[in-house]
Order: sequence, then structure tokens, then C-alpha cells
Amino acid sequence: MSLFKTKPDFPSENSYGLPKLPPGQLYTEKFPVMTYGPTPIVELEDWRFEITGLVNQRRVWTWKEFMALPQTTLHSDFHCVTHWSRFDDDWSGVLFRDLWEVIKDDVKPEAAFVMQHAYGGYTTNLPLAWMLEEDVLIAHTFNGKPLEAEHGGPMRVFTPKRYAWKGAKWIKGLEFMEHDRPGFWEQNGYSNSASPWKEERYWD
Ligand SMILES: Nc1nc2c(c(=O)[nH]1)N[C@H]1C(S)=C(S)[C@@H](COP(=O)(O)O)O[C@H]1N2
Ligand SMILES: [Mo]
Repeated sequence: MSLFKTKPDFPSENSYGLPKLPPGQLYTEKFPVMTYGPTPIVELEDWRFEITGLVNQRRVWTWKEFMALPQTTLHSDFHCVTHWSRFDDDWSGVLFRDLWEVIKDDVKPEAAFVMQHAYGGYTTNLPLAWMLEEDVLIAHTFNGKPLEAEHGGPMRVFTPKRYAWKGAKWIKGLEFMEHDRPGFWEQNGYSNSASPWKEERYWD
């Protein structure tokens, strides 16, 4: 049995009016686990989320505090740089832009880039302006169930408009930076901008 369906029946465009299947991608119903290194196991009572870097004060949220932030469910597709795409999952969590409303007075005006830091040490970077797009989600629920540990549970970042390495599984915090800095895969040759529709796979 093949990993990929050869003739998926899906609309030609996604909710952004872009091709639902980006160039060079294949559709799958599976959800492969793509992790560099071991899976960190983080219990909810131990989980913390913090903001660091260019902040006036370091702030830390417990699980309960983070879950009290506004919650959003996105219906979205998922694109991995290794050429597979999943369609139409429901992801629930806190939009970065809703978190931003709570933290913006604590973040210094020079901050222009954000580094995601994960339990286990993974990092990935994005401009603050891209983090503020309408669909960057810090997610804990996948298709109505708590996100499994291998997929980044209890909490991960999901960036539907970027290849999936731009979302850290096991997120533990965000660092605000004045200057851009490459994260883990960006240091290892992956693109800094990661648009599936421009096929920005590798760093030229
Ligand atoms: N902490 C952490 N986050 C990560 C990764 C990782 O290795 N560690 N891999 C990235 C890559 S390359 C992809 S494609 C997606 C895969 O998510 P999945 O394992 O849920 O499919 O997670 C991204 N986030
Ligand atoms: Mo990936």
C-alpha cells in the first residue's frame, strides 16, 4: 500500500485562494512523525511557556493560565518539506496574535523577529510580522483530541502558510529579537521563509 493516494478528490484552492496541493507536494491521509532526536515527554503540571529576549519583564504561564487565553480552532492543511501534505484538520489553541494582545506592552519596540524554543532544544525563527498573521497557532488539540506527544503535545506551534518545520513541537517559549537568527533547520540548509507555494525548501 502506498503512503500517497494517487487521485485525491479535493478542491483546487485552499481558503487563501492558493492551490490546495502546493507544487511538488503529494497528498497523504497519514500523519508521519518528523522529529529530529527523541520525543520529550512534558507533563501538563510541569509545562511552562515563557517570553524572553527583548522583553521588559520575563513572563511565564502555567498550563492552566495558558488555557485561559482566548482559544481558536483553525481548519487547515499541513505541508511538510519532505513532499507530503495533509488536508482539513482541526487545530485548536491560542493564536499568536491573541497572545500578542496580552504581551505587546511587555515586548520592546526593537523586537522584529521571534525564535520559537522547544523542550528538547529545537528552535525555529520567523519575523514578528509573520507570527502576527491570522493563522499562527500555538496548538494543543488536533481533530478534537489532545495533541499526541509524538506530534508535539502537549503544545506546539502550527504555521499553515509555511512548511511545517516553522512550527516547533513541544513549545516552551518565544524569544523576541531585534535581528534575525536561524533556527535548527534553517542552520542546516532549510529556507528561512519556507513558503510551500514558492517551493522555498532550501536556503540558497
Ligand atoms: N521540537 C521539534 N519541532 C519540530 C520538529 C522537530 O524535530 N522538533 N520537526 C519539524 C518538522 S521538520 C516538521 S515537518 C514538523 C513535523 O510535525 P509532525 O511530526 O507532527 O508531523 O514538525 C516540526 N517541528
Ligand atoms: Mo519537515
